[in-house]
Amino acid sequence: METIQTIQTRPFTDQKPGTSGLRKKVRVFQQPHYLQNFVQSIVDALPESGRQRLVVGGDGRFYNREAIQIILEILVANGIREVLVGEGGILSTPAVSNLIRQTGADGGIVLSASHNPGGPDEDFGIKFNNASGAPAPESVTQKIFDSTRSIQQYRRMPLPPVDLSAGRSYRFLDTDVHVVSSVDDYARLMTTLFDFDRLRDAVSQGRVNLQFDAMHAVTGPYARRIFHDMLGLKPAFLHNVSPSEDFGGGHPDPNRVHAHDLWERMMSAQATDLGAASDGDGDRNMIMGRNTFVSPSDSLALIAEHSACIPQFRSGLIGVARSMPTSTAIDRVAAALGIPCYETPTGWKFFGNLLDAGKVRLCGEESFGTSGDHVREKDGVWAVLCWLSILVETGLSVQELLQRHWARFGRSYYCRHDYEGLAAPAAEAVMQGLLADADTIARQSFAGNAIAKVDSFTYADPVDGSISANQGVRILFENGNRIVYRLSGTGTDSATLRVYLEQIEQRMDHLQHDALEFNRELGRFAHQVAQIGALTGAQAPSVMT
Ligand code: VG1
Ligand code: CO
Repeated sequence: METIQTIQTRPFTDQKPGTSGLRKKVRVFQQPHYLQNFVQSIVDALPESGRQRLVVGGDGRFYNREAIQIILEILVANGIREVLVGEGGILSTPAVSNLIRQTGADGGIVLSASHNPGGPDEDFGIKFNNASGAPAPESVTQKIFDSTRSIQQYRRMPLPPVDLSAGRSYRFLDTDVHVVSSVDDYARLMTTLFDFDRLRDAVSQGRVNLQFDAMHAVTGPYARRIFHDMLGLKPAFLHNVSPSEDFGGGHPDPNRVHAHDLWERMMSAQATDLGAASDGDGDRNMIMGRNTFVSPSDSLALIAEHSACIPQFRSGLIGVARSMPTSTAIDRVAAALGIPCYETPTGWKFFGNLLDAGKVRLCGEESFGTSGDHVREKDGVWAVLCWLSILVETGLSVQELLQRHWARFGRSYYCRHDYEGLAAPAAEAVMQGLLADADTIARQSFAGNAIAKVDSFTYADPVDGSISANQGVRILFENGNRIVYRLSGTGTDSATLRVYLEQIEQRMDHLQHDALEFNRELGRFAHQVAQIGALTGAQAPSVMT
């Protein structure tokens, strides 16, 4: 009989969780003790009373299985009473959040690097979600990080390779391990939020036509169950629904660059009424209509505007929230609805308190993330069901919905310029320089529009009062237009500078431009005032979405 081993280790200095957990190259995670140290640190951050039940699952990328075996060995050795693991180690991020909530678990461990590519030379990630199913707040991630800096040993119970077929159960020492369906509970949850009878009528009869691209990532099985089995969508409209460890060699990021095939189809004669894609771990979504792209910020605003079409929200939206760089389109809808709109830093963890306190029921980020109060993560498949409901209930096309929205609320022409592959000190210098030059910049104007102020965004959580400073530099124009600069917190090697551009247009006859084109000049202005070229050597953004 094997016994629990106490393994001597030394701290790694680079285990600080970023925007969404710890993300590193697979090879970094494969170093002896690297993953083990982090998992032991998660356990050490749990109070004694918080060790009853944990959920574990990931997006199925390369190293998912090995990581789950390692995690189980550590959880068993630490006496966690019950562990629920997704079948084959697979759970989408919103499905983990749901399982934590449905089973009253103390938290969960999510294995994913989201939209980053997978494979032996690519990315892996791990994060901890709390008992409400939300990504751990900064107070907890800080505790985990502190522990990784002092850890001297971890506990492990050597286990035979654990077969993760659905329905299997094991007892290892004091721990029960149950392998649960990846899809069942999530699919059941969806039936409580949407009117599946009405959706099935429309979809199976082809009245509203949908196509979905799972990008070879985790949502494949969810899409098959929900869109095909439950709503009657023909298999031909489901693309790339077989998950693979390296996402078919692609970049599972649902945007116009990486979901290029879907984009092309939706801009051609093969277009359907609705086109959608989701990312590696199933929390992001891209929404398109015939010849139409819906920017994530507009998608959020339109879901709020048409929330009466969504049974989940029929009792009232109460409040909404967006991350700071996300466009202000939803602010105008919230004002019309007479409900508050909260502005949080980037990263879903900041929505958790607002949702738990019942202050908001709908949240979103410009980075293709949207969700409601049914889980504490963004939720890609859910967002598609929202749009499907809106199309079915209104009988309008995506394009008509957008045009009516813009006509009523004005249009936020919105896009993001990313400068990838920068040296970290150079990227830092851009941010420092902006703050140092804030007064000079504030005296400039763009296209005749004066700048009201240049500041660094600080968030005071309205629920627990915690303060998060340095969440991005904002150039705020007097007419409401904005430029926002921040550094990515999800990369695994070099630094990425993100520049967010928003220009609000009210004139009806000016609403038909391409958002990238419309913001090109503002992007040049943003590049120049921040001295990006001089400080980083980058002459232009590497990605524009
Ligand atoms: C990016 C996005 C952010 C999102 C985060 C996690 O972070 O900008 O809005 O919450 O990814 O999304 P950053 O720090 O690189 O800008 V995902 O789908 O990784 O869970
Ligand atoms: Co994701």
